[in-house]
Amino acid sequence: MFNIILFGPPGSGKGTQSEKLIAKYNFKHLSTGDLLRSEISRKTPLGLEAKKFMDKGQLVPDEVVIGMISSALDSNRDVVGFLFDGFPRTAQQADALDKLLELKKQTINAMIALDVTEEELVKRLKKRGETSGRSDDVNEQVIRTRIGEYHQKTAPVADHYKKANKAVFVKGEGSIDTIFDALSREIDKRLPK
Ligand code: B4P
Repeated sequence: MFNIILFGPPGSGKGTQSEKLIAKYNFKHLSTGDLLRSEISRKTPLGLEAKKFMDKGQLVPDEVVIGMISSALDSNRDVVGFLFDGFPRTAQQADALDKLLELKKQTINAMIALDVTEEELVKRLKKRGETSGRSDDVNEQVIRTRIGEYHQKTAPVADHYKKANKAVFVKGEGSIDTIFDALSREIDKRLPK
Protein backbone atom coordinates (compact mmCIF):
# COMPACT_ATOMS: atom_id res chain seq x y z
CA MET A 1 0.00 0.00 0.00
CA PHE A 2 1.11 3.58 -0.70
CA ASN A 3 -0.33 6.15 1.72
CA ILE A 4 -0.11 9.89 1.40
CA ILE A 5 -1.29 12.89 3.36
CA LEU A 6 -2.34 16.03 1.52
CA PHE A 7 -1.60 18.81 3.99
CA GLY A 8 -2.20 22.55 4.05
CA PRO A 9 -4.31 25.36 5.48
CA PRO A 10 -8.08 25.66 4.90
CA GLY A 11 -8.71 26.59 1.30
CA SER A 12 -5.26 25.54 0.09
CA GLY A 13 -6.84 23.16 -2.42
CA LYS A 14 -6.64 19.84 -0.60
CA GLY A 15 -10.18 18.83 -1.58
CA THR A 16 -9.78 20.13 -5.14
CA GLN A 17 -6.50 18.28 -5.75
CA SER A 18 -7.63 15.12 -3.95
CA GLU A 19 -10.44 14.64 -6.46
CA LYS A 20 -7.93 14.68 -9.31
CA LEU A 21 -5.36 12.50 -7.51
CA ILE A 22 -7.83 9.74 -6.66
CA ALA A 23 -9.00 9.67 -10.28
CA LYS A 24 -5.40 9.28 -11.46
CA TYR A 25 -3.96 6.92 -8.83
CA ASN A 26 -7.04 5.10 -7.55
CA PHE A 27 -6.25 5.90 -3.91
CA LYS A 28 -9.05 5.60 -1.36
CA HIS A 29 -9.92 9.21 -0.45
CA LEU A 30 -10.38 9.84 3.28
CA SER A 31 -11.40 13.45 3.87
CA THR A 32 -12.34 14.15 7.48
CA GLY A 33 -14.12 17.34 6.34
CA ASP A 34 -16.31 15.34 3.92
CA LEU A 35 -16.94 12.60 6.51
CA LEU A 36 -18.00 15.22 9.08
CA ARG A 37 -20.25 17.07 6.59
CA SER A 38 -21.91 13.75 5.73
CA GLU A 39 -22.60 13.12 9.43
CA ILE A 40 -24.05 16.65 9.68
CA SER A 41 -26.35 16.21 6.70
CA ARG A 42 -27.61 12.90 8.14
CA LYS A 43 -28.15 14.65 11.50
CA THR A 44 -26.33 11.89 13.43
CA PRO A 45 -25.34 12.57 17.07
CA LEU A 46 -21.69 12.80 15.91
CA GLY A 47 -22.68 15.29 13.20
CA LEU A 48 -24.71 17.46 15.56
CA GLU A 49 -21.77 17.59 17.98
CA ALA A 50 -19.22 18.33 15.21
CA LYS A 51 -21.38 21.12 13.72
CA LYS A 52 -21.04 23.20 16.90
CA PHE A 53 -17.26 23.36 16.37
CA MET A 54 -17.23 23.65 12.58
CA ASP A 55 -19.69 26.58 12.52
CA LYS A 56 -17.28 28.52 14.73
CA GLY A 57 -14.24 27.62 12.62
CA GLN A 58 -12.78 25.43 15.38
CA LEU A 59 -11.32 21.96 15.05
CA VAL A 60 -13.59 19.09 16.02
CA PRO A 61 -12.29 17.19 19.12
CA ASP A 62 -9.53 14.67 18.37
CA GLU A 63 -11.36 11.60 19.71
CA VAL A 64 -14.29 12.17 17.33
CA VAL A 65 -12.10 12.47 14.24
CA ILE A 66 -9.74 9.64 15.22
CA GLY A 67 -12.71 7.30 15.78
CA MET A 68 -14.06 8.16 12.33
CA ILE A 69 -10.71 7.47 10.64
CA SER A 70 -10.24 4.23 12.55
CA SER A 71 -13.55 2.82 11.29
CA ALA A 72 -12.84 4.06 7.75
CA LEU A 73 -9.50 2.19 7.77
CA ASP A 74 -11.22 -0.97 9.00
CA SER A 75 -13.87 -0.88 6.34
CA ASN A 76 -11.42 -0.33 3.43
CA ARG A 77 -9.00 -3.24 3.55
CA ASP A 78 -8.35 -3.95 -0.12
CA VAL A 79 -7.20 -0.61 -1.46
CA VAL A 80 -4.00 0.45 -3.28
CA GLY A 81 -3.46 3.12 -0.65
CA PHE A 82 -5.11 5.93 1.27
CA LEU A 83 -5.08 9.63 0.48
CA PHE A 84 -5.66 11.44 3.78
CA ASP A 85 -7.16 14.88 3.13
CA GLY A 86 -7.46 17.24 6.10
CA PHE A 87 -6.17 14.63 8.54
CA PRO A 88 -4.11 14.65 10.74
CA ARG A 89 -4.68 18.21 11.95
CA THR A 90 -3.15 17.95 15.45
CA ALA A 91 -0.12 16.22 16.98
CA GLN A 92 -2.45 13.81 18.76
CA GLN A 93 -4.13 12.87 15.47
CA ALA A 94 -0.71 12.30 13.85
CA ASP A 95 0.34 9.94 16.68
CA ALA A 96 -2.98 8.09 16.48
CA LEU A 97 -2.61 7.67 12.72
CA ASP A 98 0.88 6.19 13.12
CA LYS A 99 -0.47 3.68 15.63
CA LEU A 100 -3.50 2.73 13.53
CA LEU A 101 -1.31 2.16 10.46
CA GLU A 102 1.28 0.24 12.46
CA LEU A 103 -1.41 -2.21 13.56
CA LYS A 104 -1.99 -2.88 9.85
CA LYS A 105 1.77 -3.06 9.14
CA GLN A 106 1.41 0.11 7.09
CA THR A 107 3.00 3.55 7.15
CA ILE A 108 2.72 7.03 5.64
CA ASN A 109 4.90 7.22 2.52
CA ALA A 110 4.74 10.99 2.06
CA MET A 111 3.15 14.12 3.48
CA ILE A 112 2.69 16.69 0.73
CA ALA A 113 1.93 20.23 1.90
CA LEU A 114 0.35 22.95 -0.25
CA ASP A 115 1.81 26.42 0.39
CA VAL A 116 -0.67 29.31 -0.09
CA THR A 117 -0.61 32.87 1.31
CA GLU A 118 -3.24 33.87 3.86
CA GLU A 119 -4.81 36.55 1.63
CA GLU A 120 -5.29 34.03 -1.18
CA LEU A 121 -6.89 31.55 1.28
CA VAL A 122 -9.39 34.14 2.52
CA LYS A 123 -10.21 35.17 -1.05
CA ARG A 124 -10.84 31.57 -2.15
CA LEU A 125 -12.96 30.63 0.86
CA LYS A 126 -15.11 33.78 0.64
CA LYS A 127 -15.66 33.06 -3.05
CA ARG A 128 -16.64 29.45 -2.31
CA GLY A 129 -18.97 30.76 0.42
CA GLU A 130 -21.01 32.59 -2.23
CA THR A 131 -22.14 29.25 -3.71
CA SER A 132 -21.22 26.33 -1.42
CA GLY A 133 -23.81 26.82 1.29
CA ARG A 134 -21.04 25.92 3.77
CA SER A 135 -21.67 27.83 6.99
CA ASP A 136 -17.92 27.98 7.74
CA ASP A 137 -17.15 29.80 4.47
CA VAL A 138 -19.53 32.76 4.60
CA ASN A 139 -18.18 34.81 7.47
CA GLU A 140 -14.66 36.28 7.22
CA GLN A 141 -14.21 36.08 11.01
CA VAL A 142 -14.92 32.32 10.96
CA ILE A 143 -12.49 31.91 8.03
CA ARG A 144 -9.78 33.77 9.98
CA THR A 145 -10.48 31.57 13.05
CA ARG A 146 -9.96 28.47 10.87
CA ILE A 147 -6.65 29.85 9.62
CA GLY A 148 -5.67 30.69 13.24
CA GLU A 149 -6.47 27.12 14.33
CA TYR A 150 -4.30 25.91 11.46
CA HIS A 151 -1.28 27.99 12.55
CA GLN A 152 -1.66 27.08 16.21
CA LYS A 153 -2.54 23.38 16.06
CA THR A 154 -2.03 22.00 12.55
CA ALA A 155 1.11 23.63 11.09
CA PRO A 156 3.33 22.04 13.81
CA VAL A 157 2.20 18.59 12.57
CA ALA A 158 4.47 19.12 9.54
CA ASP A 159 7.48 18.70 11.89
CA HIS A 160 6.31 15.18 12.72
CA TYR A 161 6.80 14.21 9.06
CA LYS A 162 9.89 16.40 8.52
CA LYS A 163 11.66 14.44 11.26
CA ALA A 164 10.74 11.21 9.48
CA ASN A 165 12.00 12.65 6.17
CA LYS A 166 8.54 12.34 4.63
CA ALA A 167 7.58 16.00 4.19
CA VAL A 168 7.38 17.63 0.75
CA PHE A 169 6.28 21.22 0.05
CA VAL A 170 4.55 22.25 -3.17
CA LYS A 171 3.44 25.74 -4.27
CA GLY A 172 -0.35 25.78 -3.97
CA GLU A 173 -0.91 28.95 -6.05
CA GLY A 174 -1.30 28.97 -9.81
CA SER A 175 -3.62 26.98 -12.03
CA ILE A 176 -5.26 23.82 -10.64
CA ASP A 177 -3.62 21.77 -13.43
CA THR A 178 -0.11 23.16 -12.78
CA ILE A 179 -0.43 22.31 -9.07
CA PHE A 180 -1.79 18.87 -9.95
CA ASP A 181 1.23 18.22 -12.22
CA ALA A 182 3.61 19.24 -9.41
CA LEU A 183 1.83 16.91 -6.95
CA SER A 184 1.86 14.05 -9.47
CA ARG A 185 5.62 14.47 -9.99
CA GLU A 186 6.22 14.19 -6.24
CA ILE A 187 4.05 11.07 -6.00
CA ASP A 188 5.60 9.43 -9.08
CA LYS A 189 9.09 9.90 -7.60
CA ARG A 190 8.06 7.93 -4.51
CA LEU A 191 5.76 5.23 -5.91
CA PRO A 192 7.31 1.76 -5.77
CA LYS A 193 8.57 0.78 -9.25
P1 B4P B 1 -12.06 20.64 5.29
O1 B4P B 1 -13.28 20.05 4.73
O2 B4P B 1 -10.84 19.77 5.43
O3 B4P B 1 -11.79 21.79 4.25
P2 B4P B 1 -10.91 23.01 4.06
O4 B4P B 1 -9.68 22.91 4.91
O5 B4P B 1 -11.82 24.15 4.28
O6 B4P B 1 -10.51 23.15 2.53
P3 B4P B 1 -9.58 22.53 1.39
O7 B4P B 1 -8.13 22.75 1.59
O8 B4P B 1 -10.02 21.12 1.14
O9 B4P B 1 -9.95 23.48 0.20
P4 B4P B 1 -10.57 23.26 -1.22
O10 B4P B 1 -9.79 22.34 -2.09
O11 B4P B 1 -12.00 22.90 -1.05
O12 B4P B 1 -12.34 21.25 6.76
C1 B4P B 1 -13.52 21.91 7.16
C2 B4P B 1 -13.70 21.91 8.70
O13 B4P B 1 -13.92 20.53 9.17
C3 B4P B 1 -12.52 22.37 9.55
O14 B4P B 1 -12.50 23.78 9.71
C4 B4P B 1 -12.78 21.63 10.90
O15 B4P B 1 -13.73 22.30 11.68
C5 B4P B 1 -13.35 20.30 10.47
N1 B4P B 1 -12.33 19.24 10.37
C6 B4P B 1 -11.97 18.59 9.23
N2 B4P B 1 -11.00 17.68 9.47
C7 B4P B 1 -10.70 17.78 10.80
C8 B4P B 1 -9.75 17.13 11.66
N3 B4P B 1 -8.90 16.21 11.18
N4 B4P B 1 -9.72 17.46 12.97
C9 B4P B 1 -10.57 18.37 13.47
N5 B4P B 1 -11.48 19.04 12.71
C10 B4P B 1 -11.56 18.75 11.40
O16 B4P B 1 -10.41 24.69 -1.86
C11 B4P B 1 -11.06 25.85 -1.37
C12 B4P B 1 -11.53 26.73 -2.51
O17 B4P B 1 -10.42 27.17 -3.29
C13 B4P B 1 -12.48 26.03 -3.47
O18 B4P B 1 -13.55 26.89 -3.76
C14 B4P B 1 -11.64 25.79 -4.73
O19 B4P B 1 -12.41 25.84 -5.91
C15 B4P B 1 -10.64 26.94 -4.68
N6 B4P B 1 -9.36 26.57 -5.26
C16 B4P B 1 -8.70 25.38 -5.09
N7 B4P B 1 -7.54 25.41 -5.77
C17 B4P B 1 -7.45 26.65 -6.37
C18 B4P B 1 -6.47 27.28 -7.20
N8 B4P B 1 -5.34 26.67 -7.58
N9 B4P B 1 -6.70 28.56 -7.60
C19 B4P B 1 -7.83 29.21 -7.22
N10 B4P B 1 -8.80 28.65 -6.45
C20 B4P B 1 -8.61 27.39 -6.03
